Amino acid sequence: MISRLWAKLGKSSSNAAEPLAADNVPKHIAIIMDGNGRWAKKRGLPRIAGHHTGMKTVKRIVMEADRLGVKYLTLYAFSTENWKRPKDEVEFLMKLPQQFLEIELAELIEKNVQVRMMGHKENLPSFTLSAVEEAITKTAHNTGLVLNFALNYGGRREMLEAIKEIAADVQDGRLSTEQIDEQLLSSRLLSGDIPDPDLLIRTSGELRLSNFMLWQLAYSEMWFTNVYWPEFNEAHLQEAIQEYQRRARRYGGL
Ligand code: V0D
Repeated sequence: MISRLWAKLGKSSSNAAEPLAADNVPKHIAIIMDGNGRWAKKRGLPRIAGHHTGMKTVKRIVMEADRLGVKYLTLYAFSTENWKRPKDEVEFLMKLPQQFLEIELAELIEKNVQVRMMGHKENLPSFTLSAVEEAITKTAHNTGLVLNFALNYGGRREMLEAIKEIAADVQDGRLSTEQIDEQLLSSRLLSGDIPDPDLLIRTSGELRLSNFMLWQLAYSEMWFTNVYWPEFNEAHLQEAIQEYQRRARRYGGL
């Protein structure tokens, strides 16, 4: 038998029986980081306290994903629909990228992480955008984990814009209708140069896509947990990956 590498990663006792296989770690994990407001409410705290603690979780999960050998991590931080939230909350959220990067950028650089953004740049406050763009520039040459923040992102809008761009190319004779295929449309999306997610994780019990990577998630495994994002930890990430690997083994056996 081909040598199977078993990483000894069992941190929680529930993992002990079935260790995480170091091979077949999902190359791209996408996460809908839901439940920050509910977590806060449960504790009698304002919603923004949930967002702040959720930011701490981002750091932990980025480091753990990197340690496990994940190559791409996409985090749904702010959707095009999130603008409908109370003004104060939106204002608080828009300060988080800068806050996060002030604390974490140095370590991300040290860990060879490449920061990216996937979303629509307009409407973002200039201080938010410039903080993110600085991180993108400073990590552009890094070759490790690609940390892709979905910020002001909407899946339908992304597809519409790609389709309009393709239509313009056809109209102006740069492209023929016959050349339009799945690969072409994929390449025109905001995630154009990264592979589709292998695994989608959504926290906090909701079982919906909420306009997240509609095209790219067509064949992805999905893993849902009732755990609120501020309470999501390394063991939960390992559990999701283990389940992904269990499903892969089952299909392999057919
Ligand atoms: C709040 C839970 C990190 C989800 C996590 C503007 C909601 C914490 C970032 C971040 C947010 C974004 C870009 C970047 C670096 C960090 C972030 C937002 C919300 C929305 F380059 N956490 N985080 N951005 N929350």
